[in-house]
Amino acid sequence: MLRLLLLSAICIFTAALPASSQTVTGPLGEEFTRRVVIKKLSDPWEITYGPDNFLWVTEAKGYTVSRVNPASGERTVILDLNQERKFPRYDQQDEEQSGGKRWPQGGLMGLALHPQLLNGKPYVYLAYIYTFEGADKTGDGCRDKEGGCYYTARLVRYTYNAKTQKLTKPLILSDTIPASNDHNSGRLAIAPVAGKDYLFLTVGDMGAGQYANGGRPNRAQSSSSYEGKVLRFNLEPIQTNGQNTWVPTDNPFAEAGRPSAIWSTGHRNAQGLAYAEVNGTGYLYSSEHGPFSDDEINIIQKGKNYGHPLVIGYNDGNYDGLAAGTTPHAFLPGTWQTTYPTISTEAANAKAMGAAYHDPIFSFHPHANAFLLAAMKQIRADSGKPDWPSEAPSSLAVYTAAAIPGWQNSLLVPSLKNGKLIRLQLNKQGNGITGDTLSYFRAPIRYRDIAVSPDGTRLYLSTDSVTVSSGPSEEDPQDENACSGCIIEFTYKPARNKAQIPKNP
Ligand SMILES: [Ca+2]
Ligand SMILES: [Ca+2]
Ligand SMILES: [Ca+2]
Repeated sequence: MLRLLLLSAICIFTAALPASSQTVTGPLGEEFTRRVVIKKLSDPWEITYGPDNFLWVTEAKGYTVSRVNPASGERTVILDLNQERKFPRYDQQDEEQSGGKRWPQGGLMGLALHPQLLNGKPYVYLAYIYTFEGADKTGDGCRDKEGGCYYTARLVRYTYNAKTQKLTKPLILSDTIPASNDHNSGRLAIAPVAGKDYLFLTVGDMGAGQYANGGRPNRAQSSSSYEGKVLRFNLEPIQTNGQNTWVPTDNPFAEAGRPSAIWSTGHRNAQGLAYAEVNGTGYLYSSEHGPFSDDEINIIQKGKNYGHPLVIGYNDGNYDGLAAGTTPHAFLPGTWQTTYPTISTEAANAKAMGAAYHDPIFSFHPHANAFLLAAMKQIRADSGKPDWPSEAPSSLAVYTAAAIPGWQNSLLVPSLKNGKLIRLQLNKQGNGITGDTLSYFRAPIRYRDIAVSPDGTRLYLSTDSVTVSSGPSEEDPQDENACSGCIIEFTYKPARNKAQIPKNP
């Protein structure tokens, strides 16, 4: 009886799907069919289109990994990490229960599949937060005087058992990755270096210098901290003196007897990371949240310094005399009352970094100094809540297929703030942006991640479950285009060229 009920429930669910499909049109007249694949996931954070033609999904708050059939929406949980998380669901507790403790930014975040997942290397890599320093303390569990909320993240490799549909045999690559209630990044990608594949993880600057972390030292420029970095690991351990070594010995900041996973420095909160070859050259592209301006697109390279918090966006001087953050707390250091250093001039800072300094290939909204000064003064004086045009890029994919005319070699960037997918056309070399910033699929939604089918005809976008951050794109559940905790499919509809329709003889 129960089985019958379940079966009929599934039938009703799948039968209901086609009714919700609709046509949406892009800025160049491209037509897509929009269809909701699955709803009410617990903050789907990473969606990856697997070689098995399933979507592999992490849920940031639900702490599960699933395989979702994109055609039917059927979901199979292959791993539950709730037992590994050593702090409760603060987001589900009221103030009295939690003492004001905060859910960390993200939670269960990145997932990457080994390129030979179905050919003898059934490995799945995951990044998730597992401890909170303040879990057993009263109050909010954060350090006094805005000293920060200290969490710790873990990078693990599981083995996928296709028979039982479970992830098994966890091996820890690192379990000392710093984390925070803010700016954890957490995106994983696999990319080759000199013909060999490696695992890359973005780690944010912890929000050190703003809000509850206003007095936490910012370590994005320190080569002895993993905060504000892109890290590189081996896909398989190397045995050294009977111990597993996951950190490549030729990483740029490794010293004798002191391995370092750091690949690049000077990052704020890089939530987008994807590799692709463009006209024969491979690039590791990244998107990154800026402070009051300057969301960045970068090409990540070995040993390079991406400037934060000393150069913001382009080395163009718009932050001269300013800082990457400010607080209303007079007890915190400097003109801007923050551990973020005051930027004398961006040019001098970039010069001091020398050849390692790398400008973004694109920066969204590089506001002028006067605009930034006014916003920062308002925050410092605690006199209202200024807003500034920005995108809040949550991820990044590279579109290399030929399926959609005019799209080949574009960067696709989901936006949290404005509920849209941004398309940026790469130049022929793949190392710059050409043409306009194009917006697709606008909705009162926080788009979290993107996956593209290998043939390029289908795009999948995941959406946050709740609006947690400030911004004008608060989800309105009354809006027909709102969708919480969803994966939405956009299928390209090839243009019907009338000239090609054969005439009757
Ligand atoms: Ca993805
Ligand atoms: Ca930068
Ligand atoms: Ca700048």
